Amino acid sequence: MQNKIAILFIFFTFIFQPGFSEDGYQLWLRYNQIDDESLLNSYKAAISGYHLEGNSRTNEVIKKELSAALSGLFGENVSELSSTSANGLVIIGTPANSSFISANIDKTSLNALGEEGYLIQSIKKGKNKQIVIAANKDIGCLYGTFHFIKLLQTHQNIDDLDIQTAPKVNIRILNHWDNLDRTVERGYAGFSIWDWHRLPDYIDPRYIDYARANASIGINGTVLTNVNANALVLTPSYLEKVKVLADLFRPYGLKVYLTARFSAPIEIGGLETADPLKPDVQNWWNEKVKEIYNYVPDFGGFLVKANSEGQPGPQNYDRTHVDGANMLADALKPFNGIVMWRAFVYSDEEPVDRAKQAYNEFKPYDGNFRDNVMVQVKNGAIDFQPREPFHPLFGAMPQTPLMMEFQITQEYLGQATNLAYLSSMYKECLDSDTYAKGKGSTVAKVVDGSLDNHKLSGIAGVSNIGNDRNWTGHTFGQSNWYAFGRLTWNHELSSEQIADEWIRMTFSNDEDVVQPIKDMMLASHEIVVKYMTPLGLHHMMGGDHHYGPAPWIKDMPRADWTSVYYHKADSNGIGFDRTETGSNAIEQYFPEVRKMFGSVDLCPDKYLLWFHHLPWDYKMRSGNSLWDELCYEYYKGADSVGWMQDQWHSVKGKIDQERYDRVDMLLTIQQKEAIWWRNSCLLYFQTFSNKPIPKSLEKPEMDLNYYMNLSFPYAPGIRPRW
Ligand code: GCV
Repeated sequence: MQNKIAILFIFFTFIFQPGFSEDGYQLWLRYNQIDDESLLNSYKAAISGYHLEGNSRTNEVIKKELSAALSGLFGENVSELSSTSANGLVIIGTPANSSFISANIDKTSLNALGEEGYLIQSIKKGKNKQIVIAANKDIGCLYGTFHFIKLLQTHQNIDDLDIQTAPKVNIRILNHWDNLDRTVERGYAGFSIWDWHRLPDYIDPRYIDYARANASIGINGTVLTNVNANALVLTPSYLEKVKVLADLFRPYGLKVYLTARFSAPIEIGGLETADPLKPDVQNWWNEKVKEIYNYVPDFGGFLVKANSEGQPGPQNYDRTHVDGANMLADALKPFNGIVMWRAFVYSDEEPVDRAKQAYNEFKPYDGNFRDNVMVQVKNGAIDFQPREPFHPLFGAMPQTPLMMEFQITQEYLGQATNLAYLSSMYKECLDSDTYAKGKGSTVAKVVDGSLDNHKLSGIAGVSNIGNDRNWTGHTFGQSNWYAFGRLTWNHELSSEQIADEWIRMTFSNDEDVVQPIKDMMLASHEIVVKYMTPLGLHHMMGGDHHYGPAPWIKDMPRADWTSVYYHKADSNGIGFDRTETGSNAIEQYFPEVRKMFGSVDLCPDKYLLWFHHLPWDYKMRSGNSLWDELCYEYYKGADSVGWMQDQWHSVKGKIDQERYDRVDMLLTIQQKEAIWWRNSCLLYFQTFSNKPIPKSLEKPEMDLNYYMNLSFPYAPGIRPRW
């Protein structure tokens, strides 16, 4: 096996040679020769080679990456040198493996950077000027190396470097909703990249490139399997496969985690119950965990969806989420494993507003979980809608480390046909003020543990990766993977900076490319919200597959899966009253936030219909009636896709034709879909408002019946009904 892995390390450098077609496979790790000659010469003058001591597998990776990057970017071989005395050397190491680093780097600064942080510094020694990438551990050196490569890829000045950075969050993790049959729930980029059937013997070189891409943005964990879990992954034949992936990922600092199906003791263990308080069950999990650690000594732990949407859980035995989570936590504790227990729960038997249920259920448990349990909370209280106000649990459970769950895959944001840059959405949530401990108690501070002094902290992202050649289906889906990783490392980065980096590495440093693409990306999330769910509307997508608009959905097995449950349009008006006169969901927020969301005058327009049911002729801040405003928002959104197309057309000829054409075709689809959303929603709501679409706006081409009869039986990403 070790040999196979070694061959793969060599193989990846070939895959990434420039000259291969621009099919998007390289992601942002494109090492094409720098086309600005004077810059290239200045880099060549500054970098004569690199030096790295120690021969851990992570160090091997660093050497391969740096050599591939420098040779590609410089268009000539850049060598590894054995001494540290040459001018222009890039010297990489830790105080433990490099006497040069130990002698030249301030230990206090380095210690402050922890296990994963790093520094990059220019150092002058006599006539020599060198660049040092130093960290306390090899993994920090790898992260630092990727950072250094990025400086070159994005054409930064490297004359006087002084960079120090450490992650703000410990667990920076992808959640794959990948099934063992290779389908991906809510996946729009082909099948799963995990080729379970051919593992453990066949190792797809893509696994290495997956690890490289994640390491390059600081992602340090991956949950391989769907939260709608299959217990089989915990059986020996699958654990052998998991082991191979974990071995491949280890040098890249990427830990493997699995989803635990709560009923596994029955399904694969032959027990009659999965009751968490039964000693046999605890024992079964203890033994199972021991077995897993035999395969994967640094296994990260379990992610669990329990008693949610049909998944089994402790409540099947009249036990609580605490009982379930703590049982697994006890099994994992001796190995330093953790439990990520999801708060995405809502019951069809509960008549209570779905937006309130997770808070009602989990808040009383604050302080009762073991110290290796994190409660994983979606960014909003419903379900990854195009826009949601932040989840009221953030700030409400100070004694429990709460992990953020974002969705990178665009289940509700146009799937893989719409361009929506999601950094703006992630930031909107992270920057929201919970007021839990007064002004400035942002969601980000809850999540990074700084508000309540938690040692454990984490951000998870539901992956958008599949086996499509370009990984994410839409080329711009890559930017969301990238932005997710960058924000997990440092949530203070701006969406603009992240977009800027990504564009330069992915497409070009030409300002005439960077600026229009950046403008388009930064506006894109708002544009999509406008043509799908403006003014705080939510949950109006097609049933099951969630593709396209369907505000008319009313007959589903449960009320809270319908659209009418959420928009509540009637002849009087539209919107979900979540104030005291309605479901009173606002009471779950701290007083300052409650006051803002609860008052029509203070509530931002973007959340208005999330919290208020308002008459059609309600006068908006703009002076328009609510109905007219709704029309203008939908039209603005759909028209703006035309603007996005113009932005894209302006880069024609300045980037490769292959990716240009691909995005261009997808933008054409997005334009059609935006009009489809606009027309369907407005024609449907018009049956309640009985008001005309303002004269200045073109009339929808088809009638409501046409839109209501569209059907998409084979839309991708669907999950089987339970
Ligand atoms: C994995 C939504 C999605 C489901 C998903 C669920 C969850 O309901 O549509 O596909 O299931 O969220 O987050 O558990």
